[in-house]
Amino acid sequence: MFTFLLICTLTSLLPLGHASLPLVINTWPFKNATAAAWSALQSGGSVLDAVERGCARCEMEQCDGSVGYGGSPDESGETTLDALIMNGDTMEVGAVADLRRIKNAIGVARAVMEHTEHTLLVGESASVFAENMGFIAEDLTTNKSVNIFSEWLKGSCQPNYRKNVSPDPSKSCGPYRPKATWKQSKRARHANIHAHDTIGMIALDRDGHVAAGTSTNGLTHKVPGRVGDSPIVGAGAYVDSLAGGAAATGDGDVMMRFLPSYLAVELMRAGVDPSAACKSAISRIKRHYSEFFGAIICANTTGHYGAACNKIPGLTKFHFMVANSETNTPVLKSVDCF
Ligand code: SD4
Repeated sequence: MFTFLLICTLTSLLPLGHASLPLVINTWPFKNATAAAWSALQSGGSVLDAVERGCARCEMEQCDGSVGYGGSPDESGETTLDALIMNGDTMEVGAVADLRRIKNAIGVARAVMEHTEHTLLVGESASVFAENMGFIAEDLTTNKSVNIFSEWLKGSCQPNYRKNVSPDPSKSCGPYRPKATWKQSKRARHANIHAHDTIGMIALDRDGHVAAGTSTNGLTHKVPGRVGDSPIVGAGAYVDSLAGGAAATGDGDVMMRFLPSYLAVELMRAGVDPSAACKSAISRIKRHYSEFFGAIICANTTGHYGAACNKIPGLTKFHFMVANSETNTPVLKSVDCF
């Protein structure tokens, strides 16, 4: 009886998420991505294979319109992609940003990691690299992205991400020039909560290998050349097989200023449980940007996991997916934002 009570008490003290390895966890209810990653692990693939396949599934399925081709057209109507993959054993990272004409951004990120000594390639040159590595160049435009773009043009280019320029960006399209004088102020964000749901994924196996990755088409109507948090190491994702992994989603322009994934992993290294580590990373951003849109997932080396999000109108609960040896299939989880 005493042993039973002791076990019950200890179990109730466990943080969110039962520990069980291997583990795949990803942002948003992107179930097929979780399933793809889980089956990669089950069939003997590495944690890097799992993360690559999971994110690639979302790229193919254009998850929520915010991953892969045909989503988030920029100010000139083009879709460009950001992605990152990180190996928590070696701390190697491969990333691409502002990638044009290539659908499989996470694949190119892995090629950067495995076939160069670099960490991040950007823009047109990243696309040329990808073509040389055998990736097919294709138009990323779809009817949907053309429609989003033409409606935006018709609506005087609203919303957009310009400030302190003329003509007045809240009323008119560009071309914009800098205003001679302006007041210093934090801009009001126009990001549409429903228009950006990056996939961020962490995979852990039984032997203590950890990897993480991200893939996104960024923000709709972004300024051409804009790079979000997703391909920035420590911001979009971070892993260290000695500590754990984290991956973020949300308003990347704001979030990358705080390296939330790095912060969460460092907290887990110090023994903080994943839910609390995730919360601290969100709190750090909240202190400066109370209204920011964002969430983060965290997992430690024992397979405990957690998530946290900033509570704002339109985001009161954050959904994410988990598969581990206990569930053996992708399971939808959620956390209340705070
Ligand atoms: C970005 N963080 O480019 C990405 C967008 C997004 O959930 O997450 N969304 O800023």
